[in-house]
Amino acid sequence: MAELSSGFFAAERVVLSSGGPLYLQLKRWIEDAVHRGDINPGDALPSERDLAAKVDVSRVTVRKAVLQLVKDGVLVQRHGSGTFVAPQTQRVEQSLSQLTSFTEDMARRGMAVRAEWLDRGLYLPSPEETVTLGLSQGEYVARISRLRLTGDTPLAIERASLSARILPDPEAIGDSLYRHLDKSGNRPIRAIQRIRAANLGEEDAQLLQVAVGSAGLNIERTSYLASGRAIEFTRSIYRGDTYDFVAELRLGDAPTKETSHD
Ligand code: 16G
Repeated sequence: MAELSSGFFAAERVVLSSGGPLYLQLKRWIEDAVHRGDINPGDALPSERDLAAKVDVSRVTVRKAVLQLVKDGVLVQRHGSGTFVAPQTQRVEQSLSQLTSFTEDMARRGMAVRAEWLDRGLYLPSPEETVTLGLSQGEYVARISRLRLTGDTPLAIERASLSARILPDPEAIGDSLYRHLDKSGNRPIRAIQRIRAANLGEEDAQLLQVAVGSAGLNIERTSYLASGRAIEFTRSIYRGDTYDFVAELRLGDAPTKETSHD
């Protein structure tokens, strides 16, 4: 625990902004301190009791504010050692108009990328995989699940399904699925992506090293070969605090006079 007698929390008086519930005022005060750099990633917060006494609020109020900040990713709690300002994560921008692989996205930013394998093997397909990948009777599906990281920071969990005819040996994939597919002339050239917001469940939150219930992005990508055959169906979960998806929008053709109804 941090000593109240030193650093930012040792300041004489704490003035919370007025208005709104006390725990939100306290939350904002801590948030502002992080944004101004008064307290930095890795700094410990005083104990619940010390902070309550300092700010002159109840311990319940402190607990509520801290829990919210943990949920927002501003603070992290470590069992037995206390509450700390969360490490800063670099946000990554990904274009929504280019069909790129994770490895390529990161290489373009000069970021070291790696994967931790969660699973890879051949399975009997689910009805959804059979339909999406257009599998024929008796055809197996290759499933590969990876945690994608840059350095020590997990960015996403990817669970991909491909026809076993395209990917008969999932063990043969090196660092990049798309590079592996490229070698056999099976790299997808088109994809449809569906993105929606999600709150992370226990398993995914643990893998991504964030609090349960944190914001995440759920992305489903179905990609196709030039022949029109669906080759990959991937469900990815990205950490909400590390990824920005960027789309370029252009003005469509202006309506012409001829289309007006008169
Ligand atoms: C991207 C794709 C994923 C694909 C992977 C291949 C999204 C949402 N997903 O992460 O569908 O399987 O790239 O990456 O963009 P790799 O070649 O580095 O294995």
